[in-house]
Amino acid sequence: MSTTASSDSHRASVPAPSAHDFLGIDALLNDDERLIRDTVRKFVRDRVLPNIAQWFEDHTFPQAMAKELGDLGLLGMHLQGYGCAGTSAVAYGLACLELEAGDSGFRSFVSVQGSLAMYAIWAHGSEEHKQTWLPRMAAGDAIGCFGLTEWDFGSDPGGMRTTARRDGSDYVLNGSKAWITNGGIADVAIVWARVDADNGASGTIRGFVVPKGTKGFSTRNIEKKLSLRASITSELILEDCRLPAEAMLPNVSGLRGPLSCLNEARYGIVWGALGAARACYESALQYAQTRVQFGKPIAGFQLTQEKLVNMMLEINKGLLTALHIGRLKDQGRAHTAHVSFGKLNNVRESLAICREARTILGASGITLEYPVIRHMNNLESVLTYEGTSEVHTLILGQAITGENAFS
Ligand code: TGC
Ligand code: FAD
Repeated sequence: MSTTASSDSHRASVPAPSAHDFLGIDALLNDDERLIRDTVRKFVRDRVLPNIAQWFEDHTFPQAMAKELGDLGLLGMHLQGYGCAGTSAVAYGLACLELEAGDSGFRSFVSVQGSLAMYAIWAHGSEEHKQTWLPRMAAGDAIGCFGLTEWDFGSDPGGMRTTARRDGSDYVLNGSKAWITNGGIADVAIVWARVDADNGASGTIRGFVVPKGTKGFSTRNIEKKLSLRASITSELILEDCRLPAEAMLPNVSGLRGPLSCLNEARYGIVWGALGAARACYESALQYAQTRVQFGKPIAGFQLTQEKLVNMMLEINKGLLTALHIGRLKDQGRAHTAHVSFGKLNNVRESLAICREARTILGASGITLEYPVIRHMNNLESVLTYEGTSEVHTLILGQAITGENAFS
């Protein structure tokens, strides 16, 4: 048989790739993973997409939906025990992707709840912390936040000024935390503070479980955001906030405590950002196939096709990266630098995809009638939080050169 005949018959027997899953990545998932993905996709279609533009415009997160997210098993879903679903890392990633295809605010809510606040308690808390908070947080009956960043210490949290001074059997916290997702709606805050030098634990960073309503603890929402508007972002204020010594997370000290939680949330973003990118690609593809200029759909122009093809390439490459890192994580073989690889690449490429999609929609692309500019603006935050692209570049730079270029 000639080479030509062979490749022709091959072509005839292989289905044409789909514009929506070009590499057939769906086939690399197992039934449980597909079920979780499809369940979250339906939730987003039915409960998020009909209202998200309004929530974004109103600068609000629909707090009552925490319970629905809990009922779906999405809060702390990759943790074991204490009412958590105990899914694989890949299943968690797929849920993040589908949520962020709705809006980054929903993925952020789930990331902060499960990967930051719940994970901090799950990995570093006492048995009493776990029993008190995790089942309620998994159910969506209690909302958590995670206070690491301060106004003057973002990329460099090791410089934090919030202190915890030992006073008899208590700790007294003073300072403030900035840009804290869920802060204003949280029932419990995980606050990282430097334990005062008088206590023998000179200057060590420790985590504290601070329930809402504790005297000396207040919050103030950050207004006028043009990104992540369907998410609450707040300042946490600690003024002589007195806590019993048992409020301290007993099982970790130093910056590695909060950074260990960031690994979990960053992993969710590796997948999540692609959800925003997918939504923009699909919106742009559909628009290009129906928008007629110069007598034909703009999808028929070479320049538009190049944009759509580049989007499709990066989404598929990003998904393979996310899936590979997820499989490594499920095997206990994912290094923190692998997560930085995924966070840097997938957020950077997803933001580029959203911006390119916006150009395809022309003027229509600047309104909330389409999801594109909302996703694009959201990803500006995603590029910055959980380690900026520069921070992840330097983490990877150090991993491959052995040289620390942070300071
Ligand atoms: P460095 O000296 O490198 O490390 C200090 C200690 O931490 C350990 N470590 C880690 N441990 C676990 N996971 C990681 N990824 C870790 N990276 C470092 C390290 O081994 C060391 O441990 P030990 O026991 O030897 O003391 O620390 P550094 O001060 O030089 O800083 C390193 C740097 C810049 C990478 C780190 O500070 C960093 O990642 N900065 C970025 C800050 C950041 O990502 N903030 C995010 C705040 S939370 C957030 O944004 C939530 S948004 C949520 C949403 O809405 O979705
Ligand atoms: P900076 O650290 O001041 O950085 C400014 C610029 O300088 C960036 O481009 C940065 O990459 C660059 N830069 C800094 N250092 C270096 C260096 N060594 N080399 C090269 N370039 C450098 N934090 C929390 O603790 N909890 C939360 O829930 C939370 N939620 C957030 C929600 C939103 C919507 C946003 C926007 C932020 C949130 N953050 C949260 C804070 C977030 O983690 C920080 O914004 C982020 O870590 C960056 O800090 P910064 O904004 O102070 O920027």
